[in-house]
Amino acid sequence: MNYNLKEWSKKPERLTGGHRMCAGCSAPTIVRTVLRALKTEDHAVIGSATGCLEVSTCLYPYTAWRDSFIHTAFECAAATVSGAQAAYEALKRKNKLNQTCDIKFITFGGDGGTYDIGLQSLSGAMERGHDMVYVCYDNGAYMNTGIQRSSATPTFADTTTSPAGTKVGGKQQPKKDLTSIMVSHNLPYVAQTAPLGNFKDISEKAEKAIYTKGACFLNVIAPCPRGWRYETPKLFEIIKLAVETCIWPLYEVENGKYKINYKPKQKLPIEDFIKPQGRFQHMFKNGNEWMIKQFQEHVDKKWNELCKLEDITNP
Ligand SMILES: Cc1ncc(C[n+]2csc(CCOP(=O)(O)OP(=O)(O)O)c2C)c(N)n1
Repeated sequence: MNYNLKEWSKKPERLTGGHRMCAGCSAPTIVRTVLRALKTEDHAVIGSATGCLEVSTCLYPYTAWRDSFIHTAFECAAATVSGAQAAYEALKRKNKLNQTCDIKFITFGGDGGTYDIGLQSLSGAMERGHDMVYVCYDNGAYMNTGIQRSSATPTFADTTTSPAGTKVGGKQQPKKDLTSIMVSHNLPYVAQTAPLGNFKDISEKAEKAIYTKGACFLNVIAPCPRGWRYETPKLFEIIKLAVETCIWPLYEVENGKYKINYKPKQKLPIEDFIKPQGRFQHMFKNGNEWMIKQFQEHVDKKWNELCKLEDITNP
């Protein structure tokens, strides 16, 4: 279906309002936009690892999910949904289903549950090629338990377990490149995207991921006002700056072919992205200029590598 914002916005909401996610959190927008890519007549079986999204949208006996929803442990979100998908296929083969609609299998996980704790089950489900989509909403820390660093936390970010003090300036290691790890699983479709301001990008990628046969992966930047310490109304701006500085490039990899979906005409300096966020404020202190320089060099290196990958895979 061709993307048309007006038409898509008329589709029924599959994540209802009234849940308890924070104001200014991007995760519910991500979920609603991804689920809007489902054909209205299709049903989804959705699994979610423990995290802000799960604890705030499914408090027994309440649920904000209109499709089937499985809360599963951190370690096995992908395994749980891949198991449900395998059972569905088996029942279909045995003609034991009187289904009137197609069922799609989707997992949501935060970066803690995806980059770190659930990585083995994610890798297994992707490698086995289950017909499912894994969506990581990457807010760059274990937000639900009080902003602990994860392997997705950017370098120098101040978190409760990588505090910016007088001796150590926030997280010391670079962010893990999970999207690349997923690409190396030889999946039919892997994409990196962003909500808000990029509805077309995320909507088309969600549709492709849901309706491409096999295991697909979406990595979505998910700003968190509590953990990133920006003013709530700045959500839109923060996402835009992540894309314009190439800290979070929008790209997709279809059967090994890279496509960068947006190339800024003039790449903005990383200061524009980090300045409005409390977690990076120590980087602007006298004597810490090297942190900004190192961060910029890392972003430039990754961006150049990505551009090369696009060239190499599209001869
Ligand atoms: C195995 C295990 N370890 C720790 C916890 C405690 N815990 C619950 S939510 C959470 C944070 C989740 O972080 P993330 O996956 O990044 O999602 P977010 O909360 O940021 O949305 C933690 C550590 C748990 N439930 N299970």
